[in-house]
Amino acid sequence: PGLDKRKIVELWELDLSTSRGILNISPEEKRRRLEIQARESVWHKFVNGELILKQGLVDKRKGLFARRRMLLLTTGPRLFYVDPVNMVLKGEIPWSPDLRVEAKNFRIFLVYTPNRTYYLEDPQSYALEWERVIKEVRIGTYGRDTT
Ligand code: 4IP
Repeated sequence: PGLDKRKIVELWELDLSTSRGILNISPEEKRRRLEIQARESVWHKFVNGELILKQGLVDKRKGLFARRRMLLLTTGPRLFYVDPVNMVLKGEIPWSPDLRVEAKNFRIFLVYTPNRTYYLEDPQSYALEWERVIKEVRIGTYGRDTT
């Protein structure tokens, strides 16, 4: 009571921009969020039924040009990117124990994979959040580095 549906969705979306407290949720909370996501999120159809841990628009640079994409980090873990204008899934940054992330500043962060380095720029300056949450997911999935 007190919070209408719109408010709840707004709070949930704010939470998604920073991923605050979303990584260690109970199975019950996960189910509840998946239900809301399936009902309310236009990105749900791209993520293979997984829970979105963080989402945000980023400019993904390849060659001379950058393309604006909705980046979706899910529980897989997976990192999908969607063309937000045409609403088409364009690809996925492949996860592996070798994936690394590094924020260069508030806007630019790099995701290193064995075959490619992804140059990403967050126009909203959430690059440090992306770095933090991708690191957390990596450690949560594959454990801490021993090297
Ligand atoms: C494209 O450049 C886009 O950046 C593509 O990104 C990218 O594919 C292409 O690289 C690149 O050539 P133009 O749009 O200027 O042609 P997106 O798929 O997000 O649209 P990925 O997905 O791999 O970054 P190639 O080398 O993958 O074709």
